Amino acid sequence: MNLKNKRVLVIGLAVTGVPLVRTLVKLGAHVIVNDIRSEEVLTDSLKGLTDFKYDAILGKHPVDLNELGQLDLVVVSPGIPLDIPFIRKIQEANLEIIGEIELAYRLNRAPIVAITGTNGKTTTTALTGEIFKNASRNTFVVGNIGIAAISKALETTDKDTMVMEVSSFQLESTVDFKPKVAAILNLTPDHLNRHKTMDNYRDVKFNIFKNQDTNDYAVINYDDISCREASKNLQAKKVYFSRKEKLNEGVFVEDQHVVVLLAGKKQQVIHIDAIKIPGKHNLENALAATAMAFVMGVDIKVIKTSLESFKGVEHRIEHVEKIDGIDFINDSKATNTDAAIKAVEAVRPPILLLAGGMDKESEFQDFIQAFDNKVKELFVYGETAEKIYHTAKKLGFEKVMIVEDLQDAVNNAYNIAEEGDSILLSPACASWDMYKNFEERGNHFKEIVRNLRRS
Ligand code: UMA
Repeated sequence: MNLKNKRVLVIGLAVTGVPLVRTLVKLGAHVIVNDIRSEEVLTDSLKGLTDFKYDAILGKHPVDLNELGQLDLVVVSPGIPLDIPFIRKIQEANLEIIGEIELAYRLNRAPIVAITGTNGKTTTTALTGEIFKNASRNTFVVGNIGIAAISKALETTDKDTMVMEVSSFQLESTVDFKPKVAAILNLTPDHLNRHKTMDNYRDVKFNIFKNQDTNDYAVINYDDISCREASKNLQAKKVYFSRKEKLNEGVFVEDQHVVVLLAGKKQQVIHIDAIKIPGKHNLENALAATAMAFVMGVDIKVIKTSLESFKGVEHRIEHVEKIDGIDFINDSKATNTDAAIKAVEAVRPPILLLAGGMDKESEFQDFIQAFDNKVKELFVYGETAEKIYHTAKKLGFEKVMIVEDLQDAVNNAYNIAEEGDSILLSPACASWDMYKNFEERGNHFKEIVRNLRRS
C-alpha cells in the first residue's frame, strides 16, 4: 500500500490515533488529525507525536470538508460513531473511509488470528497469545485489548503471528480484513446505543468472517445458538467448540477433558480442573483458544501447559486483596450485563455487588435474575443507578442501595461485609460516565481497596 505523499485524515487522537499518525507519517503520508477534544485535553496524545510532522484540527469536527483540502484516505478510530454528521459528509463525498483495523490489515504481513464476541475476547486473546508465545512463535497481541493493531503492523513479518481482539466498533469499518483464523465466542446484547438492533450487532460481528475463504478457519461457539445459526453459510473451514455437547468434529469436553477431534483424529488436551482460569465461561474461552492454536499447528503439549499456567487478565475477575476474611474482586472489564452475570456465577458467594456506569440503553432484568441467592446486597452508582435500582425493586430484590460513587459503594459494602463474603466490582456498564476507561475504573477500585487495608 503506497501512502507516500497521500493526504490522509485521521479521526480520533487517543490510543488508536497516536500510532495511526505515527505510522502514516513514517510511510510518507501528509497527515491531518482531527479530534473533538481540545489541545489542552489531548496533551498526553500530543506528547506522543512530538517528533512527527502533521496538521491538526482539534476541539471540533469540521463542519465543512473544504477545511481539509483534497483527501485521499480517511482512517477512523473505533470509538467514532459512523452516523455522526461529519462522517456522513465524508461518505457522501465518496472519500475512501476505513477503520484502523483495516489499515493495520493492509500494512501487516503476519497471519492474523482474530477474536470477537460479546464477552471473553480479552481473556481469550491474551490466552491465545500466550499459547503462541509458549510455542516459540514471535507473536503480537493487539487490538481492542488495548494495544492498537496499527502500532505493530509495520514490525510484522510473515513468520510472526498477530493475535487480535476485534470489537464490533472495529469490525464496522473493515473492508478487506481477512484473518487466517477468526473466532466468535458468543453474542449477547451490548452496544445497542450504537448498533441499534441485535441483528445489526450480529451482522457487524460476523464481518470478521466475510472475506475468509476455504483456506481459512472460522472458530465458532456451538453452544451459542445465534453464533451457530449465523455461521451456516460461512466460506471458511468451520471448527465448532462446545462446553456442553460432544461434537462429531471440533473441540469439546468429554469425560471432564478438553478434547480435539479434527480430521478424524481425537486427542485429549487437559483435564478441565487443571485449567487455571476459573468459571464455565473461561472453559469456553479455553476451548476457543485451543481450537485456534491447534488449527495453526501448535503442539497439544504446549496448549496444555499454557492452560495450566495462564492466570487470566487484569480487571477480569481479578482477586485484589483479602481483608478481614473478605475477598475483594475487580471485574471492571464487565462492561455489559452478560459479563457481570458470568462474574456472579464464577465468584464465591455471598457477594456484595457494586455495579452501574454509563447508560448504553441496556436492560437489567437478566442481570438481577441471575443473582440467584448469591448476591446479598447490591450497591449502584453512576448514570444507570436509578434504572438498576428500579429494575431490582420491581423484580422483588430489596437489598439494593443507590450510592454516590465507587468509593461510597466500597465503603458501604465493607461496613456490612462479614468474613467469608466477596465484594465484587462487576459494573455491567461502561465506565465512560465517570472514568476514561474500564482500566481507570478498575485501578481506582484497587486503590480504594488498598487504602482500606492501610486504614
Ligand atoms: N472522538 C472524536 N469524536 C467522536 C468520538 C470520539 O473525536 O465522535 C475522539 C475522542 O475525543 C478521543 C478519541 O476519539 O480522543 C478516542 O478514540 P476511541 O474512542 O476510538 O478510543 P481509543 O483510545 O483509540 O481506543 C480504542 C478502543 N476504544 C473504543 O472502542 C471505544 C479501545 O477499546 C481499544 O483498546 C483501542 O482503540 C486500541 O485498539 C476499549 C473499549 O472500551 C477498551 N472497547 C469497547 C469494548 O470493549 O466494549 C468496544
